[in-house]
Amino acid sequence: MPPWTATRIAEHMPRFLCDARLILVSNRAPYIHRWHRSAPSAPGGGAPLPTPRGDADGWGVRRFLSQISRPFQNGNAIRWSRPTGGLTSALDPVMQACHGTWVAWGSGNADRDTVDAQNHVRVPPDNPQYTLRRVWLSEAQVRGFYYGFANSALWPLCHLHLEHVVFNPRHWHYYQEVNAHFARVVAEECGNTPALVWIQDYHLALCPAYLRRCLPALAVMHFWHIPWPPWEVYRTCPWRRELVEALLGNDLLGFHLEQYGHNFLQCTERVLGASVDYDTGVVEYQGRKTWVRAFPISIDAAWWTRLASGRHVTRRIARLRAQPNHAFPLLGLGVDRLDYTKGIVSRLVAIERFLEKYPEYQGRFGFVQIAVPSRTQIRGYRQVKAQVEALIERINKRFGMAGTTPIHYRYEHLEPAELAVYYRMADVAMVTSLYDGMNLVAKEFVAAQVERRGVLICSEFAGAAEELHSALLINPYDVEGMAEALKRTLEMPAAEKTRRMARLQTHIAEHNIYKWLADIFAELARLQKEPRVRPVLRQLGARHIEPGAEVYWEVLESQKAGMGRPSAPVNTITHGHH
Ligand code: GDG
Repeated sequence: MPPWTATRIAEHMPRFLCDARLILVSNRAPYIHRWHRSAPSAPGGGAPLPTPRGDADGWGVRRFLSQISRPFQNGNAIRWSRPTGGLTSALDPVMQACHGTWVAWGSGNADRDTVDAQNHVRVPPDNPQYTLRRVWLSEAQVRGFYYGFANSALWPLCHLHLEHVVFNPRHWHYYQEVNAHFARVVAEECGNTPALVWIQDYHLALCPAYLRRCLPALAVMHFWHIPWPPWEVYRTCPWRRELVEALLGNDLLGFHLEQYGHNFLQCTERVLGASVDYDTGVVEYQGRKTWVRAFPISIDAAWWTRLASGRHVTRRIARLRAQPNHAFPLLGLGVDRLDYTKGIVSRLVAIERFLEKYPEYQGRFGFVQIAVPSRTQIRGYRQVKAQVEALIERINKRFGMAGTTPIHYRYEHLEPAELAVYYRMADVAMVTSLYDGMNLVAKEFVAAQVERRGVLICSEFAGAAEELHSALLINPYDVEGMAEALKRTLEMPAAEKTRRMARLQTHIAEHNIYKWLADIFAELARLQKEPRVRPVLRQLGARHIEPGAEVYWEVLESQKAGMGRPSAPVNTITHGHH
């Protein structure tokens, strides 16, 4: 069978969805509008804006393909942009094909100025195909919900970093409030027409329950982009009951790996006493069933290969190679959001050990570390940044020679084309995550290795390791082992490198992001035929509105009142925070 493509998946969507409307829900939006001073003279044209050095998070990849939406006489203009990469660019064609609704946080400073009275904006702005419903969050909500519970509690908890976990009741309060707010908006969007709601990620864990309680007849599924921790770790969470209970509001719940799903099932059993069938991945609780499945996410491999093969990239490689920092006969590469889960410190320590143990590589091996600024409001992120930078300074002092240093550090957000340059020219890419749901960088590197000269070193603790068998798998806690893997890589015969890379490329060409989507929707279709499934799912939410839904929102309001009011109202414009 030919590989899945955006076009093919788009053609299949109507069959997958029957007559239901797809309502996608995520924290991040697929399109952002921003104010810019001094509009270029030609509306719709103009040079692309410099890439903002914003804060990248979760599955977001921030390339801002900026286009003018509306120029104003005072010289200001609203530009729209698309945070590209993994998920937003994969789901955008799907949404365009099925003309659904995408509900997401409106974080751009001109987002308010571009919506209608229902907070809708039709997107893509230059060729409207579907509706983006923007959700407004106050500064206090962003702090408590996003930086607080989502990224200071759930993120470290799910990545087994208990030393970074902050369980703060106020954060939890905002997390509930924002999730309820999202759920209310989604319920509004569902109206009384058949809909399938698809929630993304750990920011919105409570949404399924909130939706389920007021719209029991709704088909809801969720994809969790990060690991699910084992019970021994999960049990530390004061709200362990509420979180799993809420996620059981889903009909289908997806994780990258079987293991994460298994951990989740075990948690429902331990914390709720739910009845779990580990063989079929079905959990039953309070008379409802949730199907838990593994769908390993991927990338648009063909897109990365095309990008890396382009003339622009070829020319840029030649230019970079002429610079002293890139002129090493052997070049290593690390690309990460600057996050403590990515094991950047361990990687650098291993490189230091390698150069110390094998001095013949000093001056012959260089390493480029691209670190994308991320969640800098959180102390743990500032700490790891300081550690990374101190270590780079130490290594460069120790092993630097005449006019060049072994580590070249770029703390910035790059255009995908520039990433492709590095992916293609690196002799080795190091993915050394201490724990990672999947890791798309590993797959992008493979797709961009046009000459098949490079080798992938991949952490056993990244989800990607389960599929990428021809990579060199390492334990990021074993410095000596990593230093040895680096040596082995650099000395590997060219034929073996090509063989390994070819195998990896064959795998990701087939197992691409569109197959991920197709697998999820095929599973949903299969579930609809299951005799044990709720008839509701079979009809894909033919009727939603239940008497008493309004009462439920009132209960939530009164719960909030007991926790103290947020310092700003729900519907205020926010600036920044990306
Ligand atoms: C979460 C999970 C899971 C990096 N630097 C730049 C840039 N990137 C892009 C890469 C890649 C993405 O960021 C990073 O994706 P990862 O998967 O490696 O990591 P997370 O951000 O932690 O993502 C992860 C993922 O969700 C999907 O489910 O795989 O396990 O933690 O796509 O290309 N992109 C651009 N400039 C950069 O400088 N444009």
